[in-house]
Amino acid sequence: MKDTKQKWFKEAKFGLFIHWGLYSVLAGEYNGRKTEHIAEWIMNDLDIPVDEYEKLASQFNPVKFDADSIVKKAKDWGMKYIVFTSKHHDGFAMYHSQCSKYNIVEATPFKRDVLKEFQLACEKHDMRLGLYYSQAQDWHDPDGFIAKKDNSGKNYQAYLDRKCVPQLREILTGYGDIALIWFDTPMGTTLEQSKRLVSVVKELQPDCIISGRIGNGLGDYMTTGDNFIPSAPYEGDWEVPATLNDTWGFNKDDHNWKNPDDVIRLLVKINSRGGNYLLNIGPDSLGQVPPDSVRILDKVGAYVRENSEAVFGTRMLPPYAYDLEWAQFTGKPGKLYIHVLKPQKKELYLPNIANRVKKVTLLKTGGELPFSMVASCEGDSVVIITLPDLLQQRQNYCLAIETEEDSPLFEPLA
Ligand code: JFZ
Repeated sequence: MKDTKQKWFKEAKFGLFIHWGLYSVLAGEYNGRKTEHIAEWIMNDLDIPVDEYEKLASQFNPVKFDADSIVKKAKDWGMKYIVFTSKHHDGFAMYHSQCSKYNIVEATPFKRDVLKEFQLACEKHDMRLGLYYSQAQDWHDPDGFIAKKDNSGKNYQAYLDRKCVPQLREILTGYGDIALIWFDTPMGTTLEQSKRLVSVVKELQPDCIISGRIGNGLGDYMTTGDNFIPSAPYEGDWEVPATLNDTWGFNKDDHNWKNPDDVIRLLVKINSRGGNYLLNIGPDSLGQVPPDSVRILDKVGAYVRENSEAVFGTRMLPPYAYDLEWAQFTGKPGKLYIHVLKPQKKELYLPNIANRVKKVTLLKTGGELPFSMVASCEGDSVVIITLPDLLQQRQNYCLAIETEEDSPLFEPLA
């Protein structure tokens, strides 16, 4: 079982992933060809030669970038941590690296260290900062791995010594407290090599958490796939990284945005199972967050703010807890929260609640709702909550049930 030993991570529940790099200049299209895949992979998917892709740096001038407004937004959305791509698979460093000139300060007209700006904004707004770092794939270094391509003849160890480990040291020493390092796609990394990366991180920042994708089972927590929620309960620490459309990096042609109501459902569903939701934005080549991402997250954030008690610090409910079409449930000792996600009529029926209910309130206002407990014909207890007129036909609100015993308990549904 995975244990980060970090209270903040266990209670965080909601974070912001930021995929931003040179690929945002292409925005999913190169020389009239469009990528069918996630936009940050365009160099690999469209076989763009290194010397061609490198030229993007001279066009990268994100004058609209404002770390402070992004971090402030994340705070408004209720997020507790940010994970920013310090170097993605394309090998381009989004900070002032001393060991590779292929970085935003030295290779672009912008010349600003955006990681430094994120650090300062996070410190100002009391936001934890984590960093994505592609440890195995590096499509720029001749010895870095390239997925889907021939990697024979590469000296991966040489790349580790020359670029990966020195850059890790840079991001862990030059940018304040780093809450976590989000390693990814380990490919051919050996156990020895993974261990070395872990020891570099822990030597420099002992409290820094290591993501599940370090490889060789060494991560401090479990990372799932895009928007993937494991169906079996997982007792340890875990996180779901997720997109709002079908790409991480900016793609001008991807308008397949999720419905904010579905994002709210995903968040509380993940929380009810004990996980964190790491939701992605992909700023464009000017540094602007896509307006659709802001629109969705503003709506999700409003729900989170209004019902923060039912999100933050909640813990995994018993594995047989409800997963209903109209509701999701989260819980804390002595409290059970019903997130009503679809409009309901006069009464809510909650079978199989073993604990005696003391009180039912609308979380947002604290106003009490009438309820009764009856025995079903099978002998289980059923809680019936009567909805006041103003809640009927409404959705996305949360009810809090105070129970007598220490924790909300469910009986397995028949
Ligand atoms: C990886 C990256 O390749 C991608 O560009 C993005 O950064 C994403 C967050 O992580 O893609 C993966 C890697 C592993 C899985 C899914 C996407 N997985 O295990 O399901």
